[in-house]
Parts: sequence; C-alpha cells; structure tokens
Amino acid sequence: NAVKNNKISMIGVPLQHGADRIGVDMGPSAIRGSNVQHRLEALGYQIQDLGDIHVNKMIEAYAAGEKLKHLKEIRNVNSRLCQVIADEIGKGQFPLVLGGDHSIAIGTIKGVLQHVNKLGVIWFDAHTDVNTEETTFSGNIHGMSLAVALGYGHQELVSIGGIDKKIRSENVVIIGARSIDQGERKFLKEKGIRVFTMHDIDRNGMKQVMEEALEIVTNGTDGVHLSLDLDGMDPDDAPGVGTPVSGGMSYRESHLAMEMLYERDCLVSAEFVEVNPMLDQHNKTARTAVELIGSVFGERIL
Ligand code: 6HN
Ligand code: MN
Ligand code: MN
Ligand code: MN
Repeated sequence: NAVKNNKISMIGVPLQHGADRIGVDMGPSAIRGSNVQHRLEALGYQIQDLGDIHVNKMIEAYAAGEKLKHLKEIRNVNSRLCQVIADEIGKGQFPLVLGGDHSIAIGTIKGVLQHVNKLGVIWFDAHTDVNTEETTFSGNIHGMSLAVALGYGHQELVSIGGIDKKIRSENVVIIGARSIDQGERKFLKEKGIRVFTMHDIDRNGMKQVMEEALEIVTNGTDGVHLSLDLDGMDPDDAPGVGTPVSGGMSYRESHLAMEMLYERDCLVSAEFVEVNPMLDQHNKTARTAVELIGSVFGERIL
C-alpha cells in the first residue's frame, strides 16, 4: 500500500460520456492544476504522473437511441484504464485515479482486482450507483458503476478485465447517500449492501460511521479501494459537480473520514471523481478534492 512503499502513480481519466453535463472531462486538469503533486511530495511520496487515459471525444451523435449512453466508448476507456491500473500495481505503485465521471470506477476496480482477490470498497457518494440497464431512468453509466463492479449489468461492462473479477456485496459500504432510485433500493436490499445514509451520519456522527464502515471493508479482505464522488459532499463545499444533492457531508466530516482511512492503513487504490470545473465556483471543488487527497495520504493539521 501507499504508506509502505511511498510510490504513487497518478492517472487522469477525462471521461464525460457516463454523465449528462459537459465539463467533467476537465476534472483531471483542474485537480492537477490545484497542485496535487506538490502536496503529496511534501508528505514524502514519490509521484509518477502517467498523464491521461485516451478518450475519444467525437462520439456525441451516437448517444441518441442508445439505452446505455456511449456504451462502446465507456467500455473502451475502462478497458484501457483496467490494464494501466493492473500494470501499476504489478510494479508496486499505488494508483491514484483522477476523474472524470464515476463510470471510471469500473476500470479502476477491475484493474485492482487483477492483483487483489478480496477487495473491500468504500463508496463515498450522494448516490449509490447500482442501477442496471433494467432499472436506469437516465441511461447514464456513471449511475451503474458500483453494480457493474459487483458483477451486475451489461455484459460489455461486466466482462471488462474478466467476468470472474468482481467485488462482493459484503465487502462494500456506501457513505453519504441521500438520493437513491427505486430500482437501486431493491438492489441494495437484495444484495445486502451496507449503506450509511446522511441520516446515519446525522444521528451517529462520522466517527462511529467510519469505525463501522472500516470494520466491514477490512474484515476478510486483502485491501480496500476508496471511490470518492465529490457530490457526496455538501454542494456548499463542492459545487462543481454534475448531479448535486443538498444536505451532504460537511468539509470537516469528509476530512475526518479520510484521516480515519489513513490511520487504518488499508488502502490499495483510490479515485476522486465527478469534479466538473465548468460548474465550479473558483475551482473550489478541485481544491477540495486535493485537500481530501492530502488527508487520505496522511496530512494533519498539527
Ligand atoms: N454519480 N441515480 C441517478 C442515475 O442517473 O442513475 C444519478 C446517478 C449519479 C451518478 O453521481 O456518479
Ligand atoms: Mn453524451
Ligand atoms: Mn457516483
Ligand atoms: Mn454521485
């Protein structure tokens, strides 16, 4: 993991085809422009910036009439991402992925699964991203990526990196949810996925929620992946996202969650997604992402 070898590979994925609002493809440059590399180097890490995964931008016309929008290009980008993640972990690097819309979690997780058999996942999000082609209202694949990682959804997506490579519902937690579609509710219940909603955070506090969450994702697993959608935070703190939902996690609650993750020393990979500079206010959301990245890699106030 990162703390043991101090070597991080940074990978940008300027994908927006999984979401409806344009601009999220500029997320990686906004995060890089907020000095993520210097911040991590100051903490003693060696950073290799691998640049961006190639995304074909000229496909907009083909979305009309597709049930799953831009399926082919999303499959291609995630296949490439999966390979890069697997290669980097093979070299002993810690992959830090910068999004891009949340459909990129498919490629990241499938890549990690090439090396880590039993993978725990912390899904930090206002949404739960467990739609399938049967339940989706929007057709947007960023609302389906967790289901795909669990092995449910379109075969073109589930087969990326090998159909047998999947995470198990008992090793997954979702934190910060407050917008769940009807079909997703059913899915979460059927699969027994533990969801810590905003209600749980209000009632029990982030400290207790994270203690329980860490117990679940580390129990019987060989490592944990953090998939952090910036819309999990309150839109006051992270306005630059395509699907904002009010009443989210505060700046301090989010940092506490990151600090507790660092203390537990269980992460093998992380991704920060859905930063949309076109919808942002003075780059606030990208800067917040970089600050959260600082905390998850060990930055402390004192
Ligand atoms: N995200 N549940 C909605 C849908 O379109 O399926 C919203 C998904 C948002 C996805 O924010 O990563
Ligand atoms: Mn589109
Ligand atoms: Mn999401
Ligand atoms: Mn979301």
